[in-house]
Amino acid sequence: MKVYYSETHRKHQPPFEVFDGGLRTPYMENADRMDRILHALKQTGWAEICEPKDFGLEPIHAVHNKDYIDFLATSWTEWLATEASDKSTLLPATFALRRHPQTPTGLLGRAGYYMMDLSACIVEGTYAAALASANCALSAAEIVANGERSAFALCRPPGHHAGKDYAGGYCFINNASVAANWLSAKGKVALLDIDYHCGNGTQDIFYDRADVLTISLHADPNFEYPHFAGYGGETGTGTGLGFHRNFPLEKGTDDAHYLSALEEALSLIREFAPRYLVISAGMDIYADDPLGTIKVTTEGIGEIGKRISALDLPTVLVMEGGYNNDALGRNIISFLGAFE
Ligand code: SP5
Ligand code: ZN
Repeated sequence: MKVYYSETHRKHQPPFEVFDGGLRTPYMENADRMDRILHALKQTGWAEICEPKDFGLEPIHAVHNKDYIDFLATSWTEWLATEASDKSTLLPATFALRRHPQTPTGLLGRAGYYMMDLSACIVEGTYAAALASANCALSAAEIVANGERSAFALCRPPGHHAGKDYAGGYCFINNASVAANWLSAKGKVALLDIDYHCGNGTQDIFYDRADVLTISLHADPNFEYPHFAGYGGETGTGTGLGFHRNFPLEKGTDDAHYLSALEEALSLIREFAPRYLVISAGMDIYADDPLGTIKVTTEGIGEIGKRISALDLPTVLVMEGGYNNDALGRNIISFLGAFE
């Protein structure tokens, strides 16, 4: 299997994130995650690590607003020119509720407008890393469009919390959505998100579209981040009505319960009969994930892979979350092994 990966992610190294309650904590979404996965992939006989191709900005602008991408491109330089006392990372303290149409011109106003939380910290290399990450997803999409059965985009930073015009939850550019939108020019696409957290950005991006079916299985937003999206009643709008589905799961969900929700999601995909499948493959559903509360085992992750693979669709696999670094390598191998 071709694995698209770029070393550029190392330039994105935020010094901390802020947890609920205001606790500054080391950045969970760290470069070591990639090293663990690469190490495990190199021990298999089947993973072929490839450099992504540069697709330019057009497929990114097709999903994200240009003013938002411009903000990602310029905000670090602007931040260095401010009078802030700690410039280690750009992070606003005031966030837009977006009940008013105004986008402020000042940097902190724009940061609060384009960021949804205190975990999408911008540093010097964030924009370059986010572009390289999106190029990994696009490269995997292209090889699958050219007839490969599946390909893995080893994306860092992840993408599924990033919406048309905002960053959040370690995400800046929505890699899986950029790939799905690129593929949608060739035929219907289903995008299935198995990350522990609701893929709110993906939900927003395709909410009014009927040509891309989006489905997310995740911890119930009543108790878990991102709190404001991912409820069962959110099913799309306008022509997109009926083409988004959420499966909120309770704390402690085990393999059997997860797999039964997954089967429901897979039957919706079969019914939709897409030409391509994109998977937002977060590994934070794992039982011992530091950010998770659901209890899927490494074997369960393998079974999830097998059931998805049994759809027998050309499939783009896109890395999202997963923070138990010790288990990340074996969990990814367990999952990807089903597509080999
Ligand atoms: C891509 C992805 O998985 N992003 C997840 C971002 C989650 N950020 C909010 C984390 C809330 C932390 N709650 C603390 C639990 C510590 N046990
Ligand atoms: Zn997650």
